[in-house]
Amino acid sequence: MTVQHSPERTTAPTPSDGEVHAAVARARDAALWWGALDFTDRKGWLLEFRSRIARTSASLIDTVREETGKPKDDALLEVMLAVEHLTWAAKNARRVLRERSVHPGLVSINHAASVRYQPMGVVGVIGPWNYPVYTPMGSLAYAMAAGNAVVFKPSELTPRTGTWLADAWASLAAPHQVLQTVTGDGRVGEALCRSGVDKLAFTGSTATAKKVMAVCAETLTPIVVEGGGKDALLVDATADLEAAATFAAFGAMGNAGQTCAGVERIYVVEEVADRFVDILTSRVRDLRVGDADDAQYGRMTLPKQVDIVRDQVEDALARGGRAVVGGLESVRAPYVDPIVLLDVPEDSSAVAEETFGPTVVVNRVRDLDEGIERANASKYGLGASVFTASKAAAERAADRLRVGVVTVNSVLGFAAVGALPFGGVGDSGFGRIHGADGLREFSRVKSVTKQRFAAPLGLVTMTRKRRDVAVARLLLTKVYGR
Ligand code: TXE
Repeated sequence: MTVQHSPERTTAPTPSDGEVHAAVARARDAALWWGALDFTDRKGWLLEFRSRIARTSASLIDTVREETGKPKDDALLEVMLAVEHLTWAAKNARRVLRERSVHPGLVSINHAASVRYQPMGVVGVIGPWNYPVYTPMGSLAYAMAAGNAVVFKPSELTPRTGTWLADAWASLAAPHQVLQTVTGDGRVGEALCRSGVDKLAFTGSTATAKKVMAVCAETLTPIVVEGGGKDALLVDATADLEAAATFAAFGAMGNAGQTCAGVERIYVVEEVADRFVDILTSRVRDLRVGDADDAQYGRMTLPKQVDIVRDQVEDALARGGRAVVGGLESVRAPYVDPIVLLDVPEDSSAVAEETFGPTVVVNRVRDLDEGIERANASKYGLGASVFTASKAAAERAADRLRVGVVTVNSVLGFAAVGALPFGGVGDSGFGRIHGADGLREFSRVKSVTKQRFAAPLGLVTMTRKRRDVAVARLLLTKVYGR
């Protein structure tokens, strides 16, 4: 079967600003019910939601395929990862977010102290098109498990996938609309930012993240941003080169390179570089690209992305880089065949800017430390991979890489691990989705102290005794000054 993929023809309603606000108002009602449930009840609903998605996933997979052009197996994998996260969030919210006591410390020994993580209310989620189920689920699942209602604006390229998710929730017949979708483009996203949501989770480009942040700043609406990356893969001289090249091929070319934490740069130690490039070449040269069922990756989902890829390849070649697989002729919109570029100047756009296509740059380095240094020179800082047989080198790289996620001897290792927080630094964004940090990201932290007995020292009073101040002075100098 050849898929009828045409984002231009994917039509969905574009709600007015008033309609977006009305959705948020409905969400606020839903949040009252949902937030008041205990963790066990919410877990029940979310696991039911999970089962519903899994049982009826065939139509979701078809929708993802139609809207993005990715192969069916990739769509299936994406849905599987999404329900894995939904499951983790549902099952771990109580453990992570239930009230916990903390030691009050010496000065406040007469108090019981505790921390509560309360729902924020309504979370707005603005999603991308490259993984239209998995990526937003990283916010939806964790926000809902933390007791919030969600209004989700999927990318304008994947509105039906977004609507499918809200319909799946609605089919559970929950008494309130805990998950709703509003479709439309950036204007609708902007309306969502202005709608009074209590938190905004954004995934997309850094440039749009800045616009979202500026609008959210008007109302001090907190945001979490996943803004893409320029992830490096480092190959040490001790690495298993077969494994490194095989994973690199997947990390760079999988999903047509349209993966925020995909491999875009490879730094390989000089002495093994030729051998590594030979193996990588053999892994990517004959990949099947297209819309056929057996394609290994599909077309570029965002039409304008083709021009970005072409411009970057052109720049790399003009500045002395060499194409060892493909070249400018590989860009044949709406497809891009695999491109491997060698020895590309570090300040060219192919190395410095996000490509988001099935291309990868391989540059040689003296040693792993130089690889780390070059990896860290990027304005982005989402993820990185390192291939080495040395445990010490792996540890050093994991410590020193300026990124949010590190994978050793594989790629994208974090993706299916619900317990691992995900997010970046620099232009890749801030805040975390997934894991305990992801649950807390969508919670309001409240600190509570309860006085259990009168303080031995009367310091919180307008009528302090000289004796109590003298004891405080003694504490300051003798205990803290030790
Ligand atoms: O992103 P945008 P696009 C990168 C990738 C790609 C580039 C552009 O490099 O080339 O981003 O892709 C909504 N207020 N990534 O154009 O514009 C928009 O409707 C509020 C990285 O798709 O960032 C969509 O839902 N919302 C990436 C979402 O923002 C606005 C995933 C993302 O759109 C808005 C995808 C506005 N003013 C692309 N303008 C990743 N981080 O994984 C747009 N939107």
